[in-house]
Amino acid sequence: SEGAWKLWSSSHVMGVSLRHLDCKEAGKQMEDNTDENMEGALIARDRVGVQDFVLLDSHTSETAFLNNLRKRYQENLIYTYIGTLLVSVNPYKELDIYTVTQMQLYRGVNFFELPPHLYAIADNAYRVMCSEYNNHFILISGESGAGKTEASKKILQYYAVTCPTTEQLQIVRDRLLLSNPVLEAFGNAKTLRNDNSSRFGKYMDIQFDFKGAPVGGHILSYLIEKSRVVHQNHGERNFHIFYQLLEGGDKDLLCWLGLERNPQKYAYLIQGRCAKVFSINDKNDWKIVRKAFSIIDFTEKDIEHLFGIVASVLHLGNIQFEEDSNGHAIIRDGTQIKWISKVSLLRYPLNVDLAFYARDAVAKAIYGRTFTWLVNKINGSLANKDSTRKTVIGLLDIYGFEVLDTNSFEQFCINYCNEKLQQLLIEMTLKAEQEEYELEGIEWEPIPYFNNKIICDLVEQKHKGIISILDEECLRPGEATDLSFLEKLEEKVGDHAHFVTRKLADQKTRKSIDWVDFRLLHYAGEVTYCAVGSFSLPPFQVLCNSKNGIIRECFLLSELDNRRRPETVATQFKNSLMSLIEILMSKEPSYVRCIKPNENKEPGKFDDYLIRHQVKYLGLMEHLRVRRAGFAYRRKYELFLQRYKSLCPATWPHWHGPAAEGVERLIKHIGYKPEEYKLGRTKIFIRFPKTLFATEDAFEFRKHLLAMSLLFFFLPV
Ligand code: AD9
Ligand code: MG
Repeated sequence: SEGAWKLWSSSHVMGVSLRHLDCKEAGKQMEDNTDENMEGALIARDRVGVQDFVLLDSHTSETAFLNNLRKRYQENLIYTYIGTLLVSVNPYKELDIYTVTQMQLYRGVNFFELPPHLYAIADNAYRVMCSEYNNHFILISGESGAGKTEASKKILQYYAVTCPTTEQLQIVRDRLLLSNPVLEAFGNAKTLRNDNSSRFGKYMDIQFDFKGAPVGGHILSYLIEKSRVVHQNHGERNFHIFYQLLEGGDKDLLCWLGLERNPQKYAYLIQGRCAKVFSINDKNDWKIVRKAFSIIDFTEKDIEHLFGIVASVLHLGNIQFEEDSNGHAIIRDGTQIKWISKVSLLRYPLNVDLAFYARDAVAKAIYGRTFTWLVNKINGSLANKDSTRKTVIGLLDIYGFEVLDTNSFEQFCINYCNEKLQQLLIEMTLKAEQEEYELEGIEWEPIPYFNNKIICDLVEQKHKGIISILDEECLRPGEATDLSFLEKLEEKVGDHAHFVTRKLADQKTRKSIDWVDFRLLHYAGEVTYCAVGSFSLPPFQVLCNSKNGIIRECFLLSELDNRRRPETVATQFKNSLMSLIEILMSKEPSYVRCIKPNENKEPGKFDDYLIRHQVKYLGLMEHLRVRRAGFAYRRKYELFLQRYKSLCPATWPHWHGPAAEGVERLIKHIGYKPEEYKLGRTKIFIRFPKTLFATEDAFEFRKHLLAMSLLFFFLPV
């Protein structure tokens, strides 16, 4: 009927086959084949937008992009593709799209056969890994609170549920899953932007055997935000573990550690003035963490030492100094020392200011290194000892780009890291696209895009970059100050296009910048950094001799050797990022770009201004243009033929020759014009979405006719 035709064909104006309409309502309406319900389905379809931005029909304006994203978001469709890249908008509410049934639905199904989902990305990487026996990574990016960590956990769960396993391997699976709550307890905290903000970067390899079963894992962690241990901004908390221990730890444990249950008693926990957070259940999280410890194979001794350290940090924070008659700092009240000395006792002549500074430095160092110890310990338990060849899928969940009121050295590292990953994405997507055209023997016009390499260079270039300048200053102990560092910066990179000097900033913005600030124009926005405290202290000998096993492991005596020139934290970070990029470059990429819909963590609120900004700096429009510049769609000859062969008598029901020839016959029969397509070596490239829509429409219509005729055939006369 005309109604049916209208329904089937217009379903593809939006590039969505009704079979795949990810709107339950539309699906239900389809079940009854009445005109009224078809109208309903059409309206529903109009509401849900296209599931792949490449299929946006008329033009690729930012407004059209945003409209599509908004339409889908309002229907709880948080995922949309740009080709093979997944765009995700944080729903800030629980959706029922992560069930085991959903997981099974996506298992082994071709990418575009089902509505966009993280599971499709995960499954695609997995299937290619199994069939081509190569390594993959999934890069999840976006700003703080956009949903990266949730996405990475959902992907891990997907593998845990859908991959084959044995009873023996169950333990690996559990350890992989439970490494998350432990690392989150020690590495995540409530910030203004996110109640569970990752304050460290994480790259996790999941290792698979030749049968595709997960058999091990390895985690690399990047620069935990140590300053949080001793200072939190208003409305933020310290790392979750402190509150979990106080809330959940049993009486005996707290007594043994000399702790009181009330977080208000601890100077390191009260600066943000929000020890209790409505959305966080510390008591419950504590139980999960405790259980995780036993599954991840921590001994009772490990746990004892670990909580000894957590408690010591809290005691350290409560130490107060006053001046003695020699101008030296003395401790006002010795109670804390009793508890800390379970870990280490420290004697050093310092004035009061330096004593406070040293106290905080020790707390930060202890916590930071304990975190690294924790990661190593988890790695020990995830390690697969058998030497057969394995393939991996790496999940990268790094702290998002952030601009705070005061941005310190840590924000500098976080944003530099995001800058590097953006560069990787640009290089890999453009490179991959270009290579594909080359490989298939197809000509294409490069698309202009903003290459942020210039900003990466500003930060990391040898001898000339900001990190090198910081290193040089660190080599002048006693002489270098935050101020001299800034002067050097102005002298060496002052005229760089992405470094804003004080004078220029004054002219441009007419705002005054503090003397100790410098400003960088990042790809994602402008950030002013405070240079105070860029220099760190060497470790104290006393820690190397601690009674606490973990502390002894973390602070090696060899570090005190004056002849060794220690690497600065910035250089260590730069080097670890360089090797991360190397690791990633050797693998097949998949990308998830997360978008934060509003600043208030509110479900359903789509803040146009905020989202437009993210769409811009995530380079989504450029990505889309690159995807559409040459050819909107490409399919392997075999797959194309398999789907559409029913449209040509020569290829239906079977085509026995080479797939490429079959496709040629097929498209001639359906009347593709020469400018609409190109035939590559292994794939057909279709230039305009509308060409593919028409083919899809014809296919669905034919299928519908076939179904109807079958129905009539079986109907009683
Ligand atoms: V940060 O750079 O670590 O500060 P993320 O990792 O990008 O940030 P996260 O994944 O922690 O953000 O998400 C923030 C919060 O958004 C979560 O705690 C959830 O409450 C909420 N969220 C994110 N993704 C989803 C989702 N798919 N479904 C429901 C979600 N809620
Ligand atoms: Mg996170």
